[in-house]
Amino acid sequence: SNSRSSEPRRTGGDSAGRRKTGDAVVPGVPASEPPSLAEPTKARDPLPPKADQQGPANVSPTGADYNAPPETNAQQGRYLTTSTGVRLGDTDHSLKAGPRGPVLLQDHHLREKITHFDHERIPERVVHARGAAAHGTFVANGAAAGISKAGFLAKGVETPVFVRFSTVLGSRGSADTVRDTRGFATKFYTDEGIYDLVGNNIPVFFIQDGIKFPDLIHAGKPQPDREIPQAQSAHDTFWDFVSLHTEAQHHTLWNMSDRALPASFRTMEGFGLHTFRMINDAGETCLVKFHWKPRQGVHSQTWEEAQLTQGLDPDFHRRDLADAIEAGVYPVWDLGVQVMPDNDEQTFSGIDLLDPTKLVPEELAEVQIIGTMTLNRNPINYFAETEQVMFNPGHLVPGIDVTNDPLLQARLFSYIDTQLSRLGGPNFSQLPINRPHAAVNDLLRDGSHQDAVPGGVAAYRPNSLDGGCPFTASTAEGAFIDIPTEVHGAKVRELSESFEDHYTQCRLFYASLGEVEKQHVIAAYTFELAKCYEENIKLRQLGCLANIDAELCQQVAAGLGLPAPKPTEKLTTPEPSPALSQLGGRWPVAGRRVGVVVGADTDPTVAAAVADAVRSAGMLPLLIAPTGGTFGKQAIQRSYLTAASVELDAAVLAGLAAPADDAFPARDSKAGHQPAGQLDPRVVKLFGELFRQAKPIGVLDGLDDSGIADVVDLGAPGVATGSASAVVDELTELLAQHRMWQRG
Ligand code: HDD
Repeated sequence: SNSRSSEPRRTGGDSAGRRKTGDAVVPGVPASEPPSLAEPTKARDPLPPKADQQGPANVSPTGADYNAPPETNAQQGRYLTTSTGVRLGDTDHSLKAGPRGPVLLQDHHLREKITHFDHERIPERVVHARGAAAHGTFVANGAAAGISKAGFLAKGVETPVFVRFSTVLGSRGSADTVRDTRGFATKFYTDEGIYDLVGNNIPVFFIQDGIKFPDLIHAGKPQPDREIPQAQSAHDTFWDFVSLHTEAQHHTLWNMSDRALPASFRTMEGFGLHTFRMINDAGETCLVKFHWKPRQGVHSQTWEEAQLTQGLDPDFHRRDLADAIEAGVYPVWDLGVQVMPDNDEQTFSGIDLLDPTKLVPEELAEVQIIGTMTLNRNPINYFAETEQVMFNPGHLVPGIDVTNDPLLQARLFSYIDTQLSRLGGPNFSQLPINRPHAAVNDLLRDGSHQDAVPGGVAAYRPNSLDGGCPFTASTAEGAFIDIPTEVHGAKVRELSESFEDHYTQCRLFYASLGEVEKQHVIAAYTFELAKCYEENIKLRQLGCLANIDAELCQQVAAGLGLPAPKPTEKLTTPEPSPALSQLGGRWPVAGRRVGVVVGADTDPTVAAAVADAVRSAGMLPLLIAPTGGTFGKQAIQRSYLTAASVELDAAVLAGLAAPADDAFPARDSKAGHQPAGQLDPRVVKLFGELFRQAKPIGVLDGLDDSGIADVVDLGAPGVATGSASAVVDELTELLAQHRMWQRG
C-alpha cells in the first residue's frame, strides 16, 4: 500500500490503520518503509532445470531413495521408533496412572499405534480382490520389431515386470481354487514408461459393452440379501443374468470348462483379449491379439480336487507360485501375437475384431512369439506390492494403441477411477510398486498422499520460469502416438449387427474339446444349475445350451431332472480348433510334486533312493511318513495327517505304510475310512483319491499285497510297478502327459 502520509506507520495496515491479511503483526516495532510502487518489478532469471528431470522421483523429506530396493525404503536403524523417529523403550504397556490405574490420554505412542492399526485396511478391489503376484523379466526376441515401434519389443531388450494373478468374484480372503475366471495382469516397467497388459486366462468376455459391467458383477457377486455364496457363480442371480443376456454364453461356457479350475497360476494361458492396434517406425498399422503361453503347459484341477483344495489349502495357488519361485523353478511364459490386417471393417475371416466375446482361432491366425517372461522374485511385502499395485489397460507405450472395442473403451475410464477410492487419492502412481522406471515429469501436483517434493515454480506449460521445462517430445524423441484413425457415424446407443451372433463360437469351443473335457463341462453346468432355486432360470439356461450342442443340453437336463428344450437357432457344425483343447502334448515336469509314502518300518535307504530319483528328474519329492520329524537322514515333509492328494502330481508307495497303533481314531472308521489290508486308512484314502484324479501312481516291488490293490488297479494306465528307479522313470514319463484320462 502506498501511504501518502509522511508519518511512520506503527503496524501493518492501510492509512486507516486497518490490518491487511498477510502483514506481520509486531506490536511496538516501527515498520520499515513500504516499498515504493515506482520500484520496477524485474523478472528474475528462470530457475535452473530440476536436477535430473526425474520428476517427483527421488525427493523425499526423509531422504529415502525410492529407487532403492523396497527393504531399505521401509525399516531403518535397529531401534523401534515412533513414526516421527523417536526411539521407544516400551511398546507393551500403555501409560497408566499407576500399574492398576486408568490409561492416560497423553500416551502418544499408544494413540499412534492404535490409530494406525485402525486404518490398516484399504478397500479391496471391487473385482479381482483375491490375488498373488511376482516380479520377473521380459525379454523380447525382436519378432515384433517390424510391426510395433515399442522399444521394449526390440530384440534382446530386457524389461522388469510385475505380474498379478487373481480370481474375479471372491473377496480378498476367499479360496484360490474356486470355479472362476483368473486375472493375468502384467506391468512392464519399460524405458518408455509403464505398459500394462491387463488380461484374463479366458480369451473372451461376458459382455460387449462396458456399460454392462456393473450389471454383470452385481449378478456374479454374492446375493445382496444374505451375502452368499462367496466366490461362486453357482447361484440364481448369476444364471439369471447370463441366461437372459446371451452374449455372456461364450465366456460362461469357458467358465464351465477346465479353464476355470487352473492347476496352478503357472499352468494358465493368458489373453489380452481385446484387439489392439500396433504401429511401426514406418507408420504402418496392424491389429493384434496378445497370448501368454506357459512353458509349463496348460493344466487344470478336477472339480473334486478344486473342492477339496478349498478346504485343505485355500491359499493353494498363492502358495504354489511363491514356493515354485523360492525353489528356483521359475515359471516361464512366451508372449505371442496374432497379427491381423488393419482393414476398414476391422474383421478377420468373418470375425468381428471389436467384439470381445469372439476369439480368433489359432489355426486361422498363428500365435507368433515375440518374447519370453520369467517370474523369478517373490514380493517382499504383500500389501506394499501385491495389494497396492494398480493396472490400467490405458497404460500404453508408443507403438501400441487401443481399438474401438466398446468394452475396452469403458475400461480405459474405470481403472484410474477405481484407484481414487481404493488407493485413497490421485497419487497412486507414486507408490513404489507403481512407479515407472522411466523419468517422470508430469506437472501433476498436490493431492492426498503426495509423496514427492517437486522443485520449481512453474507447474504449467508453457512457462519461462523453470527454463521452459518440461518440454514436449516429438515422435522421434519417443512421444506417445495416438494412431490417427478415421471416426465417423451418428451418436447412437447401439452395437453393430455382427455383435448379435452369440452362439457360433460357443459351438466352436465345445466342438473343439476332447471327450473328457466335454464330460467336465456337462458336470459343471449340472452342478451349478442344481444350486439355483428358480426352475425358470434353469429352464432358460437349458434353452441356451440347446443352441450350443444337443448332447450337452440333454445331459445337463437329465442331470437336473428337467426336459431338454429345442434349439431356437440352426445348429451349425464348426470346424474344431484343436488349440482350444488342453488335452495332449508333452510338458516339462520340473517342479512337479511327487509324494513318497513310507511306513514306520520302511528301509530309509529305499525311501532315499526314490526321493533322489525324483529330485534328479527335476521334480520335488515330498516324504510322507506316519508322523513328522525325520526318517533316516531325511526330513519328513508331510505326516499321514497333513498329506493331501490335491497337492501331489503323483505318488509312490515306497514302503508298507502300516497303521500305527493309534491310526484308527474311532471317527475315521465311522467316516468309512476302513483299513484295507495292512495299510493305514489315511494312506488308503490318499491313493484312492490320486487314482480317481487320474494321476500317475507308483508302487514299489513287494508291496502288491499290502492292500494297495484294493484302491489302486495295479494294471490300470498310469500305474507303475517295479524298482525305485524304474518306477520314477515311468512316472516322469507319465507326468509329461499330465493326467491318465484313459483310466476313465
Ligand atoms: Fe477389469 C480389475 C481384467 C473388464 C473394471 N480387471 C481387473 C484385473 C484384471 C482385469 C486382471 C485385476 C488387476 C489387478 O490385479 O490389480 N477386466 C479384465 C479383463 C476384462 C475386464 C480381461 C475384459 C476384457 N474391468 C472390465 C470392465 C470394467 C473393469 C469392462 C469396467 C467397465 N477391472 C475393473 C476395475 C478393476 C478391475 C473395477 C478392479 C480393481 C482395479 O480395476 O484396479 O476397475
